[in-house]
Amino acid sequence: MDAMTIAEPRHGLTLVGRRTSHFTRVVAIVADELGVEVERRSVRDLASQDCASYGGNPALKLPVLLTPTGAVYGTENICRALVRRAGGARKAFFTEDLTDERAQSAQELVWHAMSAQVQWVMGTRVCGLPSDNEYFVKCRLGLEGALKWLEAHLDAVLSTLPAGQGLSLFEVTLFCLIEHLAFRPTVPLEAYPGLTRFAHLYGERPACQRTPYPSEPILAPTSKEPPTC
Ligand SMILES: N[C@@H](CCC(=O)N[C@@H](CS)C(=O)NCC(=O)O)C(=O)O
Repeated sequence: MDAMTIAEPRHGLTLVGRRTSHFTRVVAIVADELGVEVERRSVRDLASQDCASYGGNPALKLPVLLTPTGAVYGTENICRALVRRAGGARKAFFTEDLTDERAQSAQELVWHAMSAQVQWVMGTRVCGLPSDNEYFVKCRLGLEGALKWLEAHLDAVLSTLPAGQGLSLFEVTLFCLIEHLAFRPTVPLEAYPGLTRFAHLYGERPACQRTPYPSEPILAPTSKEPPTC
């Protein structure tokens, strides 16, 4: 089925994603913080090669936001779409609002780390490829490099954010990343006490409490269970 044949929701907004996904959780938290209601639709099988399984996303990625006027792809785009629908009730700060260059790099590294974890989990856990392959070794090194940099610069970056003036996507994404690294162990988190402290404190927000990663068994690489990410 192609993207154009996906049925649009007749009412409101539908978030196509997975409760186990850090990208999906970013959207769920932003929607909750902004008070924008979204229906949830789950993508069951991440091995599916049919874009209909991913809300019509031709890139076979999630999340996707289905709106009465079409589909929105990409987590940050979806968050921007939610802000527009919230009618400006609450200010939100996205990548383009970060004026400090170190904060811009920090956001880039958070997105990179989220994608690297997807790459690693999809390759080694979902597809059962060997984790000592050079491709995954480099992927992991890049993930660890990003985390080390974020650990070293976190306080300086946070101090550049407009504290208390709105919702910051940097904080939401960093929180979802760190909790997801605990949920789907990929690299040990002990080396990043500043990041884990941040996630612990940020996680007290009601929107974070209402969108937890589900407690489900961690899959063995050879498991025949539906893959997860
Ligand atoms: N650039 C995309 C990345 C989304 C992404 O990587 N999503 C993961 C789920 S956490 C996914 O679709 N994984 C399936 C796959 O990579 O095949 C975004 O910002 O939404």
